[in-house]
Amino acid sequence: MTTRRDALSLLGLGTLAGATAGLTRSASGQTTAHDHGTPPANRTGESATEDSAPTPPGSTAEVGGLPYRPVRTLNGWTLPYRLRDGVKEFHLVAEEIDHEFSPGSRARCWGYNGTTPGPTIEAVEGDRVRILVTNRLGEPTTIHWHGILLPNGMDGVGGLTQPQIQPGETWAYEFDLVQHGTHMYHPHADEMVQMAYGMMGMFVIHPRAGEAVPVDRDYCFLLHNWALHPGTYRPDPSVMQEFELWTFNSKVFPAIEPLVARTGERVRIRVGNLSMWNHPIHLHGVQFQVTGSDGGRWPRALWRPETTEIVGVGQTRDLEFVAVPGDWALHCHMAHHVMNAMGHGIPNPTGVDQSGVEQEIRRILPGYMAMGRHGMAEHQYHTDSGHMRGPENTLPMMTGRGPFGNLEMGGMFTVIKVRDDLAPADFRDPGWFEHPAAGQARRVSSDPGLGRQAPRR
Ligand SMILES: [Cu+2]
Repeated sequence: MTTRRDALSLLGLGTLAGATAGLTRSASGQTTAHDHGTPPANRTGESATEDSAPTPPGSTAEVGGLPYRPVRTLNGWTLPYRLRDGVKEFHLVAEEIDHEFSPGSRARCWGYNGTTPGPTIEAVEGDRVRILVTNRLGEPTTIHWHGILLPNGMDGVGGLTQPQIQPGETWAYEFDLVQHGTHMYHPHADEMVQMAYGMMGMFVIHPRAGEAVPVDRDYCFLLHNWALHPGTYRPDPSVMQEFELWTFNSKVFPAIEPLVARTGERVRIRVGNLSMWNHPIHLHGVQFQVTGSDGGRWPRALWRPETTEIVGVGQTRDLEFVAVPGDWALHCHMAHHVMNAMGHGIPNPTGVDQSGVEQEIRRILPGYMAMGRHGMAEHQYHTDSGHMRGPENTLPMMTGRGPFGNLEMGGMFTVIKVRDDLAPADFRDPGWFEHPAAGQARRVSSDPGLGRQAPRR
């Protein structure tokens, strides 16, 4: 007997919505209550409480009472701390959460203090930190401080350097920060599952002596991937390659915040990768300098100009540039990583005239729509207009609108919006760029025969 999926697998892009519609399973539970360390409503990136953050000697970047330029965690937040006897004390709570990747796609995930990724920990080289970790999961966990130099017993590798933190327990990690740079934290216990569910965060350590080349805006985000199969509500941790969602800080386009800067400002983007793929991060409009990693900000002789930088799994990279006006795309250059849920293993319909079989398939699958003969861009038109409804809790493969039409993007894509007239700490979305009259590509012909006038000799 021919099943629905068999019939669909014979066909092209029209299967994208229909095939996955048959796969619905699972259901979302209720939201986990959390009463400690929840993210503040105002996510300014400010981390210091009143009694904290003494200015270190030699600081050249004092900002708003802080001895450093605070990072802005894209779609995220910075964990507040308490200063106790000269130690900066943070508290992370590992727990199940209800997470939204973008309106129309939610899932039961695991994170810290109510979010995935967990809040960014931000401190200064020379600080002593104490990080309390409470386990509200149903299984043991630990936290490994990735790339951070510390005593072996603070390294957080379950079974190797400590017993696992059992459900309900709170453990303390305490160490001196003897370096600076862009670092990460994640579990080192049932790692495949706990990371697949979103348990990770960034740990930024600012140099004690300030920075010889100060930055005006300092962004950070983590790269991750999720096997949230169409119609489901919990990521599948068994998947190794065929992921559905590719995220900056656990958000997909168009839910990823734009990065904002004023013309001429020096911008740093700190990118960490705790996903299962390497990601070539590409920025339009400038040559950025790769200036650092979890090895700290590199000596200037090691900085190198690029427009795409591969951030490998387990690596961090700092990208710096002087902002030029415009709306500049910032995205992973893996073409599938700037798409949302697509299903996998479908036949290629490009060039195939499906009109003859469309009627036949409709007898099995009412509403079936043959697509893809001339490429896949019509997918966004059909999903946006409501002609094609996908499975529940599933984002269209491509989406988003710009000032000139459909963006046909998803996943690891956002925009850096640079304007001449922004206040220094203004991170609000300034809307779309207004192009100067002579500065835009223009249509010069609508005659498809035009190209024939220049044959190859
Ligand atoms: Cu990628």
